[in-house]
Amino acid sequence: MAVYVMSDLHGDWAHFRLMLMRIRFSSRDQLYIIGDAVDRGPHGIRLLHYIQKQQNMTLLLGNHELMLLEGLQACGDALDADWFDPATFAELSQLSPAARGELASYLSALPVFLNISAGGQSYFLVHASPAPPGTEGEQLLEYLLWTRVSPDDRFSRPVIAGHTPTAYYQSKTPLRIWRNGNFTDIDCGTAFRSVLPGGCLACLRLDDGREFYV
Ligand SMILES: [Mn+2]
Repeated sequence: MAVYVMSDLHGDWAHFRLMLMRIRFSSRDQLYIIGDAVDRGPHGIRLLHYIQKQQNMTLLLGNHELMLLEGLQACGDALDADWFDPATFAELSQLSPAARGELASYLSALPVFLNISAGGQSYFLVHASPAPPGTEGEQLLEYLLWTRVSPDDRFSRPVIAGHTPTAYYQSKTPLRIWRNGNFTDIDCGTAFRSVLPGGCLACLRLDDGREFYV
């Protein structure tokens, strides 16, 4: 049994499936997807439905899941394109109001961070950034879902996040996982591969630190 993390799938169903084959993901393994399965690419809702059905896959809330949830709650039964990413709106339009309601329930129950252990090490998983101790309410959500970690930030325990394509920190092509002290960013920009040279989907196996790319 192995523990894997991915992030920022952004509707990229094809590379997600390719990665599952690459790592030979099995029912005995565990996968954590650290937010932003939806928007930009064409299959975000398909990904959400698939992930929801898997016993051994856990999705954390990303800022794009939060925006989707807010749109669904604001629209009720009458979908309004202004609330959604165009690709996501196209998928949502194919769902019944009841199915959209079930999707909103799923999204509203997603964790915003998780503490897990793998390979004898503990990890703090969060979409964007940990928050300073004592941060609460809207400000806490701002950190967890939106804030870009600075190369100068230091954390007292291992943190794994996505949200910021690693091209922000380093000029490796193709993009590679970025490790800086206790901080690891695994968003290698699969959503931007058409405009960002070297964009790809990364997967990290926590048991031994091995990196996979497709
Ligand atoms: Mn994000």
